[in-house]
Amino acid sequence: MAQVPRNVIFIGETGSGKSSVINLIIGHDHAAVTPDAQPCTSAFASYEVSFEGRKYRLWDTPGLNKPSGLGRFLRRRSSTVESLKRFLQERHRHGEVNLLVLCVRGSRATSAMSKAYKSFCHATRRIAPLVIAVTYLERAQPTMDAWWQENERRFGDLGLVFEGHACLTCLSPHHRRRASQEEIRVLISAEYRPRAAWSIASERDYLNDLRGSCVVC
Ligand SMILES: Nc1nc2c(ncn2[C@@H]2O[C@H](COP(=O)(O)OP(=O)(O)OP(=O)(O)O)[C@@H](O)[C@H]2O)c(=O)[nH]1
Ligand SMILES: [Mg+2]
Repeated sequence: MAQVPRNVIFIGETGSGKSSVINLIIGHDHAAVTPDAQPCTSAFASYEVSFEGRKYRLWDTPGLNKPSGLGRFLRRRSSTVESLKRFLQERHRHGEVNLLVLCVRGSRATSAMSKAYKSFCHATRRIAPLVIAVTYLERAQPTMDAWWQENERRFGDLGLVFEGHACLTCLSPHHRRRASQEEIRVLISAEYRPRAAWSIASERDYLNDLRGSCVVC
């Protein structure tokens, strides 16, 4: 019998490294990445990969734009937020939200991340585990994970709670790339302890939660 893939959805700001993390997991450059800070991924796309005898469907999503005072950016921002909401609702309808990964740049784990959390993660935590992937940590010392040890408490104080984390660099070539691949693969393959809410959150509850949590994005 064909194995049902685990659906893993990556969200985060433009340039946070969502597509790069997907390529890191796969081990090849499948998802398009831009070499500059311009928005790159403009449509939802999925990539299938298998490792350690298990199948995954990795969902790449358009970036949530950085805050900007310019009207055209704000318009794009709100339409991205709306389409991501619709996308998550649709995936949930098909039973395809098995894990949500919030991607953030190590140097930019700021209020924008807090907003993404309130907009999408808080509600989604009711139906699936939520984890965080921190990118751009190639220079972290003495280890990439030291970043987490330094910042975990701050997130807790802000009410940002994650079931797991991975501290990464997606740079290629880089001597920390192999360790990063291992780290992110462990993160997406882990068996997370079911929370009571996951089984009881109905579709309508989730849709209402998403609606309610997206007033300000
Ligand atoms: N130095 C460094 N660069 C990275 C890392 N991860 C991603 N990048 C670079 O950051 C830029 C943006 O990466 P993307 O993977 O396209 O980011 P994204 O979140 O998919 O962006 P959008 O598709 O626009 O939402 C690219 O130039 C990547 O090469 C990292 O860990 N370290
Ligand atoms: Mg992208």
